[in-house]
Amino acid sequence: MPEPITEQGQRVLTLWQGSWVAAFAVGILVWGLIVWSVIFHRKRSEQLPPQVRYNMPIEALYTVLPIVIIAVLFYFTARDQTALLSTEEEADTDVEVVAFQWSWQFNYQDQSKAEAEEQGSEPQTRFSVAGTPENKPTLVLREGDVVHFDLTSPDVIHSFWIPAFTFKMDVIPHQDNEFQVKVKEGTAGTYAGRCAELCGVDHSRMLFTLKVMEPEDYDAWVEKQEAKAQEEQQETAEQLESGAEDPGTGIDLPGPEGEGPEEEVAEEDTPADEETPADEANAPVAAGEEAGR
Ligand SMILES: [Cu+2]
Repeated sequence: MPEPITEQGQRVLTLWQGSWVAAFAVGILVWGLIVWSVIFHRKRSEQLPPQVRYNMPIEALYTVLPIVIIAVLFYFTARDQTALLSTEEEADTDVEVVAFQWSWQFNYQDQSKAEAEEQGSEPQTRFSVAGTPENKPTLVLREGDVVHFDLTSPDVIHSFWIPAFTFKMDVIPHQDNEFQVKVKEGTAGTYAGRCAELCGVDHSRMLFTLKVMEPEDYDAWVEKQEAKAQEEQQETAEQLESGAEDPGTGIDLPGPEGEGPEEEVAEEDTPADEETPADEANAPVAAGEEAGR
């Protein structure tokens, strides 16, 4: 198991380990009883052993025991699930995660969606980090922070997964999913992130990096991002003033990227009977490319 870098992740790991301990305890008891009866209750003679109909204490035991086991597992699972999905604690950082075919965008917001809704407003984006399959984005967080995530998708279902959180949550179109974590102290470093829901041909390229920074480094990084966002906004405003077309502020939702060249294959206007060997040679390559994607 990865070393969990959040307090919530630690809870998941403990629940998982506890479940295995319980499973092994039950397993050892059952295997023990099997081995015991195999060794000490072998067939001794041709005489039929005494035939009994039922044994009340045993019947009661093996009805009650599984119910107890399930009740205990249920209690701990429900308790931890409630804690993991709680968003009560005041968050230091609010990040809107946009999962799209096939990358991620992280919008650092001034408040979470739920908070904004309470006040009847909309969260404002302070700055964004956007990725492409070629250029995977980096989500940057600060040690010790409580981070709130709002998950949204403009296309299909994805799943936001950082293995070091030992936690993932589906990103579903038209459904506001949210969760939050407290990043543990002393976890500064680089971690992997990925999509955990088969979402299309380039699903496997939906990778991102998580960088946990120490407070000073993080604050410097945020300052730089905010300055950059402001600069871009100013440029846009100037361009608008001078009558140029709006090039977009960079915080629009990225749509699926068109993949032009492939669609142009087989649009040559040569008559069929004049087809050259070169054309035939080209076709299987294009088909192969298609299949390989
Ligand atoms: Cu995905």
